[in-house]
Amino acid sequence: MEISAQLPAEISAVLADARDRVVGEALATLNERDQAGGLASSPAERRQDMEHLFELIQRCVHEGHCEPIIGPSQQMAADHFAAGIEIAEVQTAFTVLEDVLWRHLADAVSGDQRLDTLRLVNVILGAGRDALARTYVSLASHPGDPLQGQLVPPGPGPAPGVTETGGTSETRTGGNAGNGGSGGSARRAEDERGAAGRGAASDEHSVVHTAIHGQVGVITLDDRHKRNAIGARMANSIVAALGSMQARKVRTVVIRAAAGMSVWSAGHDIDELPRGRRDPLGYDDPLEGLLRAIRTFPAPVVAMVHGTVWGGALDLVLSCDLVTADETASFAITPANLGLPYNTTGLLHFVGRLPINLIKEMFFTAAPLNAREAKELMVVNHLVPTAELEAATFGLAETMAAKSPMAMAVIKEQLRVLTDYQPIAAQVYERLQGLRRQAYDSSDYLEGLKAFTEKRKPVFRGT
Ligand code: KGJ
Repeated sequence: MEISAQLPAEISAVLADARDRVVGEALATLNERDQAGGLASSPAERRQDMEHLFELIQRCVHEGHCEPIIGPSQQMAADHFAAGIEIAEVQTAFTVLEDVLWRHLADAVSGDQRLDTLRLVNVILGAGRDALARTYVSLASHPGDPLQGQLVPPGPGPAPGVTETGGTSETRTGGNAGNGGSGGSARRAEDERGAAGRGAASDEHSVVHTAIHGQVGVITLDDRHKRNAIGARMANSIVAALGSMQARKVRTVVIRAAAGMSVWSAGHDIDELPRGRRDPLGYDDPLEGLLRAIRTFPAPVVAMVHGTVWGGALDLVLSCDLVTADETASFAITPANLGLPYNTTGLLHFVGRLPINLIKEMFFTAAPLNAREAKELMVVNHLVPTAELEAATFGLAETMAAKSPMAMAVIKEQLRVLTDYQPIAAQVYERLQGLRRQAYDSSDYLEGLKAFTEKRKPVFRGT
């Protein structure tokens, strides 16, 4: 989320100046609450959290967007969850800091700037709180998940909603992914292969499985019935798995589809897209949160692609740091089939990676790039035969896992900031949003969604 106010540099200075007093006052308030009701965290942990939170706010102000607070808030949620600390206690730290900051900033900033400044604090802490709550909720509650209720682990463990399959052989060498083709019969075949292919440790309800081999984490998407379409459950499970892997200091993550699937992912779960009058790909959409979690994950994330990639799943693949694929891979971006106005942040992910005329062709025709084309255009780093895909991917992952994690984390973050950097005037952005609004409020968008549900071609009228 870009911070829209034109912020005077002096706010950074005011923050730097107020740091010790604000942190001190906020800690005093928390310590009072500790004496009144008892907090689970120690004073030293509270100080560390508060100082960290304050630094994140400073970074957000300095960089002009909320990204710096999102990943660490997710991490905070994962760490506190693992330590058995209630979310209310973590949220209290945000609220107390906000109160104290407001008072200091209201005193230090005058006139017109005061409102913008206070809004700014709201936006930054709101984004952090949102990331915190989403991660925590996703960790703590997955309706119908048999793991529910067993998950206040003594240390970082697998995220809930996620099955950790643990066995190295199962995940890494468990047979080559088959070439399933497409169409209705392919679906039946996939369902059968899926049922047969589930390991004993798998959880019938999980759409994501994880395993950690040495320092390499594997996240396997396994919602065969829906072709790994990414709805809230899938997206939050992956975010939670990333949070858990980060807490366990995993050095490289591989994201793959379950063996035997011919669709890597069918993209955004179309059933969960809003039916008009609401941005279908707003900042708080679970898929958008997932893309941010991958892009800010402080270690390399590799997409290992066997099968077809559709719509928002291509955005996911492009958000990974490296891509390996076999000949079955193809990549299509399909919002024009739905009448869906793609979001500007998402388009930016494409602009950084592909020639503009190709982006236009892909968006305007929704036609897939095949594996060879994707390799030529460097969407795919390594294109290998199916039989070699796992070995090539894990070889690459292990090479990276042996390199300096600190150097890689900072280089990844530098590259993210450099490639995301797009100064855009507030009124230009609002104009684009206005145009997008016309499209998602249109009857064409509803027609696109309806046609998908009714399994027919849409009839677009341009209204
Ligand atoms: N969302 C929700 N449900 C889906 C999705 C999806 N994206 N894709 C497939 N499904 C559901 C179908 O409705 C079927 O449900 C089931 O998965 C199997 O699909 O009718 P049901 O059984 O209840 P199907 O079509 O029978 O499987 P296949 O014949 O194997 O075909 C696989 C395909 C991936 C080719 C096909 O399902 C398909 O074209 N799906 C939509 C792909 C797509 O255009 N995705 C982009 C979504 N849009 C975006 O991500 C975004 C962000 N966008 O801007 O557009």
